[in-house]
Amino acid sequence: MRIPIILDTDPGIDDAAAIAAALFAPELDLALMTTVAGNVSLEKTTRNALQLLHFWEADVPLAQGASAPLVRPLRDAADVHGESGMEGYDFVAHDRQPLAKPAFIAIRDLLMSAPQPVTLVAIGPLTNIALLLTQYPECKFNIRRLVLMGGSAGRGNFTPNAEFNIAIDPEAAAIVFRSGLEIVMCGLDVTNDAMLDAEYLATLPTLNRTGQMLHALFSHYRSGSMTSGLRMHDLCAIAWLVRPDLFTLKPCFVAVETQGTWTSGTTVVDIEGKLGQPANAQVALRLDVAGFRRWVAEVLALAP
Ligand SMILES: [Ca+2]
Repeated sequence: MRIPIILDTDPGIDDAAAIAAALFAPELDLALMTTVAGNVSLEKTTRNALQLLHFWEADVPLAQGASAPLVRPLRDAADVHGESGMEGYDFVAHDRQPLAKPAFIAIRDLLMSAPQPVTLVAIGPLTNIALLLTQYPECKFNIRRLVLMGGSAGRGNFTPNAEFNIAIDPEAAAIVFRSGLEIVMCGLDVTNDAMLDAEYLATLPTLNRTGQMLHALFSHYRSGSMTSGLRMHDLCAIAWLVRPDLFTLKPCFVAVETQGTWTSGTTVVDIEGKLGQPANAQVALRLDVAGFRRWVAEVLALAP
């Protein structure tokens, strides 16, 4: 049976690759997509998400989420993803619209009516998930687990210590990590290794329409390069769902720093149990990179 998932995203170029995998991995059933402000503004992430769903003619509802972090102003990542968030491909016009309700209510409604527990996958800042958990804690019973791309047990990529998705909305991340949900954290410890190499990237234009589109986007993506390889941060969260055997996880206590002058948004990952706190997340610490690359090639070959 396919795994039902809700994907919360801020496309974003590596998000586009993750959405492709969420749609075309035969093991997954993408029931709802929700957008959040992150890589670029909410208006742009929603437009980009709708363009992708239209590109793939996907019959998946989309709800627009939070336009800003819970308490901080938005700082975006247009330097990595381009001004539009998905620079480089000329998407056709369409008339798709988001649902008439905000993301956290759309997620609640789906969870409360789903016949079986649903997996949440978050590949942007955790604002929508925090709103869901604080406004509608009653729906936790039907969340199978939360798989997220975010954080780091080591260094950051937005500040010296903090990873982008967590750093943009640390207060939301702190709520999520304290929620008691089963959490799988795919942070920079694995996503920095999740590189597609130049040789594979060069084959994308001849693979299929999806390969052509992703190749065009990737040529404008600034997490790596087309010649040295590209980091597919968000794709790791989808990969874990389908191929958990590629990852080494360790149960750890994870706290999100919200107060530090220089460390706000840092995930403090207590790998050695020094803080004496119970584990609240399964933290991915190693990735089988060759296996990951083979899986990406397999799943993208299934796309149109
Ligand atoms: Ca993202």
